[in-house]
Amino acid sequence: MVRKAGVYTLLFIINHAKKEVLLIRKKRGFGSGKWNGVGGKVEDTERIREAVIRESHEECGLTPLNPEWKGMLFFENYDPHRDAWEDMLVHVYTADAWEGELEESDEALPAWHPISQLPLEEMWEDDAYWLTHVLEGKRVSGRFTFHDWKLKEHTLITSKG
Ligand code: 6U4
Repeated sequence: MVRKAGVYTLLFIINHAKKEVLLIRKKRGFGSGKWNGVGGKVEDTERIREAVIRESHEECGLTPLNPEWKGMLFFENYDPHRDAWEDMLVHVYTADAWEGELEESDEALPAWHPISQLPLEEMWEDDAYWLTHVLEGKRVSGRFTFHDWKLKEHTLITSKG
């Protein structure tokens, strides 16, 4: 059995005046076709917050000015076809100030979504449990176990931001 692990970021840029959140639809790779925040793997040489800013710029063209840590989510993905686990330790951030222009990239299509109408059917299954809390300013800590990309069990703790 193979088990590998990595540290990732996931950022939600919020426009409070319009009550909207920026999501990207991934065009390729992990989570392709799904809507999600911007983020990716933290390089060995960079700090988490640097990765938050770099990934945002790469994936949607915006540079967040005030990324705020909102917690940590542990995703464990079991692939029965390969008898392999892929663990992702994800640092979740929000930001409500940014600079730059929204740009589509090879990797992703960015779009603003009303916070009251999140496209949960086209997002990771776990987002239904924790994302609204984060968008309300709370902190989250959770563990989500997927088998063959279906959510099997989870634990979640929320606290005031
Ligand atoms: P590239 O193509 O190099 O940017 P990489 O940097 O390896 O890719 P990517 O995009 O594959 O990163 O990172 C996966 C992204 O998906 C991270 O932001 C974490 C996020 N993610 C993984 N599992 C998730 C899940 N179950 N629910 C969720 N986000 C998840 O909401």
